[in-house]
Amino acid sequence: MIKLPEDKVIITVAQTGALVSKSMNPNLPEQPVEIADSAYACYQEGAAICHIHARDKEGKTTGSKEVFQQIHDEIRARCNIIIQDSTGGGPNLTFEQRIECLYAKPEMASLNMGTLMRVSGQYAGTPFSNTREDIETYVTRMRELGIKPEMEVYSHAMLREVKNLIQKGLVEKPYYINLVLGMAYQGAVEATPKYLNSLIDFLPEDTIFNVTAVGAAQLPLTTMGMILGGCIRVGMEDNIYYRKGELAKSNAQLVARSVRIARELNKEPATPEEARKILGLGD
Ligand code: KMH
Ligand code: ZN
Repeated sequence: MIKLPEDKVIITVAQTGALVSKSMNPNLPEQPVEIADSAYACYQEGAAICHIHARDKEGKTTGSKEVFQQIHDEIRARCNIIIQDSTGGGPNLTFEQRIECLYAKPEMASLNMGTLMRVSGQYAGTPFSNTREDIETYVTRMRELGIKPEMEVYSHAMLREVKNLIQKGLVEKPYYINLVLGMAYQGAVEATPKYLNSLIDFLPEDTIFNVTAVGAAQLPLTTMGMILGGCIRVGMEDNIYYRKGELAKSNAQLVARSVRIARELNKEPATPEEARKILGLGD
């Protein structure tokens, strides 16, 4: 594992996701201009990377290259934050729809490292499917297009899939692994300090890690992530609350809190340019 420089943290904001709606938090950015305005506010607060999900005009998750392109263009008109598209898409999208965002040429894209089962809601009993073949197809397309994969790992078993990509030479150093804790899916680990420490123990060499934790665990586990030398992800995709019973006013509010905590720990948020160098983007 590679620790970030002691005085730095790379902050990703995951603003929208696929499972949250304005009825759950009216401040959720869904449309391209809303997403870009919010990304700019997050950039101003200290976010270096913006993880992106797209919605159609009705607010439903879409894989449309055109919508992703529109979001990229709106963001680029405002700032140079690193753009990381989601190939996770949403429960309504097929493999072909999920991969489409890559053609909008983000600098990074998510790569989910195994299959999980949905256990609640409308899609309970269906898989969030990421077979080895799917993963290899996504990553091959990313390589062709010069996109760095953000490998999302939800359990120890998924690290075997990371190893598979390393052994086949399909990912480049430094490897970037997002440890996602507390997804309410079958096959995902709980968001606890023990699980976080244990996942870190099993990381391959030459890996920069990021900590994502769902719900109320977002604040304590991302704080731990910074202390342990990792990057962190905050935002409404994973957590719609600022604190118990109080909805987040904006994604920027969540980023601003992380930056305050980072500074108390003598860390500065990396700028997008600094983050590009650390992550080896554009090499
Ligand atoms: N909602 C996250 C916990 C993706 O976009 O590829 C999972 C996620 C998947 O971020
Ligand atoms: Zn996502």
